[in-house]
Amino acid sequence: MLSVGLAGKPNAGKSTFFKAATLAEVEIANYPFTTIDANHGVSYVRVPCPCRELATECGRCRDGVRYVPVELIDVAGLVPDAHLGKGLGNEFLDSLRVAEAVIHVLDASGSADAEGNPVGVGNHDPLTDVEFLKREIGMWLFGILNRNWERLMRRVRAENIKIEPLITEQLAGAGVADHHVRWALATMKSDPTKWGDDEMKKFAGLLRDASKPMIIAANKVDVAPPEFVARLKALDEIVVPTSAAAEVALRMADKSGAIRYRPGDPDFEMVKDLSGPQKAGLEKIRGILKAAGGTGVQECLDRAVFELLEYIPVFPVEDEGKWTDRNGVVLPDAYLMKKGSTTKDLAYRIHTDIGESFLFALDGRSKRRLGEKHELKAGDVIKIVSTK
Ligand SMILES: Nc1nc2c(ncn2[C@@H]2O[C@H](COP(=O)(O)OP(=O)(O)OP(=O)(O)O)[C@@H](O)[C@H]2O)c(=O)[nH]1
Ligand SMILES: [Mg+2]
Repeated sequence: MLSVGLAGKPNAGKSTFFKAATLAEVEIANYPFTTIDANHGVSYVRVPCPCRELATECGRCRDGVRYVPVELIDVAGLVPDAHLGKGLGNEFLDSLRVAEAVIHVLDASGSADAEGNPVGVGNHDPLTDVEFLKREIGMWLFGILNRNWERLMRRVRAENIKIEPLITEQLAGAGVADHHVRWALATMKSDPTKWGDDEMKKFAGLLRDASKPMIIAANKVDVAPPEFVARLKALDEIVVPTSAAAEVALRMADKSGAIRYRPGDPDFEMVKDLSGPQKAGLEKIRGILKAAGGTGVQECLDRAVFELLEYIPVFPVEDEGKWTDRNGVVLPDAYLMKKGSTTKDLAYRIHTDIGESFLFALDGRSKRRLGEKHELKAGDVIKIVSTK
């Protein structure tokens, strides 16, 4: 399953975001380093369900909104100079190694200092928190790279072997892939055996940009001074204003049956008659939704997966007419595939055997035959025909 990490300074709301997105019970508190061991959970990205085009409902979506699982990882808070041992250090970043993208949860309300200590709303400039996470993740990768660097370079010089596989092997545990290494080496345009610390740090920074792209959740918008949010939104990055606290409240109320709210919706419906204070609390949240078009939590996950990482949802079926599997289940699966994936990639994703014995694919809408190089589109319903 595709993994997304949550990182940022202590007290920014990472665990609140995690709870909102997974409904897992985790510790949340207004002081730094509440989380020590990483939380792992299942969250979902939101896609339109193709069953709306059929006469039958699939039973797997909520009124045409399909939620596709992704893993979410909530790690301990990171402070500036964590790589020098500040705060809890940076070793816990190892739990981000499987993350393909990082959501930088930033306290947009300015209510905590750089180390996460509460200082009261508006008393810390959130813009000063933007850059440090990149530096720390870069330094974490630099640390991994540096561990055996001299020995590796001696081998390269003595045995005249290729450097790229050695570096890839060294970084495999950090979730850096061979194409990331190839791209970063090509960008450096210099001989790694002659690199000093500065070049290695630059290289680590490139590897970070390639392997851990980031999106910013400007959190606590419900209390943030509007000018703080406006300045964050003006950054040259993907910035999504969020209220993780509002999303927790809405999802809990939906789960209890008090309201009808689908994660990511711009509004909700009251279902039960609630007490005055409960109703007032929810109406206050409605105000936050109205102002921003949603709590931002679902938008943040969706944009990380679909915009930053460029995944598309694809629906494999065995009956291209009825859009079912062999047991008659309508649209049984939704796969997240990288943009640019082909019908053959989908066949391999279903099973190696199916990939190896691929004949052709059928488009569930046009019923046309598609060759192995045919590029998939978001929302495609596809049957793979193979000899197996
Ligand atoms: N007003 C408001 N408060 C929030 C929001 N999200 C989180 N908080 C509060 O911020 C404080 C810190 O939340 P946590 O989720 O524990 O933060 P964290 O980033 O996981 O903190 P560490 O685990 O210590 O790194 C708590 O008091 C939360 O209730 C939000 O959207 N709005
Ligand atoms: Mg936490």
